[in-house]
Amino acid sequence: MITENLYPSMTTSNDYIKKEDLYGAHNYHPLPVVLERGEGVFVWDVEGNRYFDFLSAYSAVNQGHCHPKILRALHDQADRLTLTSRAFYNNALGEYEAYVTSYFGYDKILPMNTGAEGDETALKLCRKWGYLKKGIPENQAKIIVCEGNFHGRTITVISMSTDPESYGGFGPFTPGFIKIPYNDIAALEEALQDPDVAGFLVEPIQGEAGVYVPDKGYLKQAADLCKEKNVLFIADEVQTGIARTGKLLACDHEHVRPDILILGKALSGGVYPISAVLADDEIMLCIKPGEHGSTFGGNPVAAKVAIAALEVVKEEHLAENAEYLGKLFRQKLGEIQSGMVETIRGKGLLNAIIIKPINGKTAWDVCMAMKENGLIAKPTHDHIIRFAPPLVITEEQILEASRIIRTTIESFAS
Ligand code: IF1
Repeated sequence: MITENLYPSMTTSNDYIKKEDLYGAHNYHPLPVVLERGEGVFVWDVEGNRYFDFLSAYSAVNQGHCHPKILRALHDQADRLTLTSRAFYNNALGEYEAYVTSYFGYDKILPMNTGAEGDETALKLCRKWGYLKKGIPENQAKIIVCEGNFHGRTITVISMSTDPESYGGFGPFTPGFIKIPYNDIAALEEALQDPDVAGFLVEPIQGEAGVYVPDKGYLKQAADLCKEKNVLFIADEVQTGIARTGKLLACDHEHVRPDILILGKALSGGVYPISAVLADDEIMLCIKPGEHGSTFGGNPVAAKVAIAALEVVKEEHLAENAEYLGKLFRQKLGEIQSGMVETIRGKGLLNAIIIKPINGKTAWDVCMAMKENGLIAKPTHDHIIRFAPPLVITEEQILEASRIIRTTIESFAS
């Protein structure tokens, strides 16, 4: 655990912020807080102020910051062998593959590193299956995606996006995507009439769109329609997976088993970039040796870290905790007396408040005020504040955090 200030010459938050501004790309607009330590649900800034972390690195730190068991797995493996590439075998990958496929109930895993790589891998796998198994004419495969999606930042992934902030200025785009409204079964039914459709890629809950929870039954109906049309149902659970929504997978709420499952973020507990694509042999074996891969995909450190991160989810009953405390959290948010609270929505411990600006005060101002009161979260799409604490949070802590949120928002009362 880092405790001392590693950069004696840089003492204040402003020094750190200035340095990033001077030497770093300006591809983010962070909240002005400079963190130097994390433990469980808390993070500390360089001035020693403690905060509830209610973003969890966009749901990558579900197991809590610096979980000792996961760090131990990291340190132990890092001291032995960090990377072999897949040019050779190693004694960690097979163990991980057996563990994770049994954990989620699939024949095989294709290990990658980032969520976007997971989505790209799933798209390639789906297209390959479309040609080899469904008989779609070469280079004609189409994949249905939803408006408001977020699947990552690569050129092909933003080719699926309907958010100008994501795709603007980055064309030309990858063809072969059909965009339909989210949470709209009729639109999906219509799109599935196209015989060249190979897959339907969907987030069980749209995170970036502002924690958009679809109608009950949407996922099940969508999966059934895909089955009828011999189209692969592909679930991007990079953000909603690993217990975040109160079940191991968000698809579990409707007993839907995706044909291709994409995982990332909390697969490592926020300790290491790890993603995975899971599928059964009929799909996964469409990719042959040499047709896909990555330097770090499935490296020994990732393998050991992921096993530890997944063990923590079960040992500490994180899904059950998220389910129970999520209900309590939404109930507490519902008690906020303020015209700024337009909508509260979420599942498990993936929640959001839609803020109606009052007296020119916006979601950003609310987040800045919450920071002063000891809780950090960040708005998305200007007026939505996402609340996603580590799933190790206790009832007492969720109540304390709810009080901070409530008193902060009510302090804006006109
Ligand atoms: C950013 C958003 C969240 C994801 C889903 C794939 C990926 C993500 C459902 C790609 C990544 C991150 C990326 C980060 C901010 C954050 C984010 F606001 F961008 F959209 F969480 F909602 N599928 N989401 O949510 O995974 O390649 O990043 O490992 O890019 O600003 P990645």
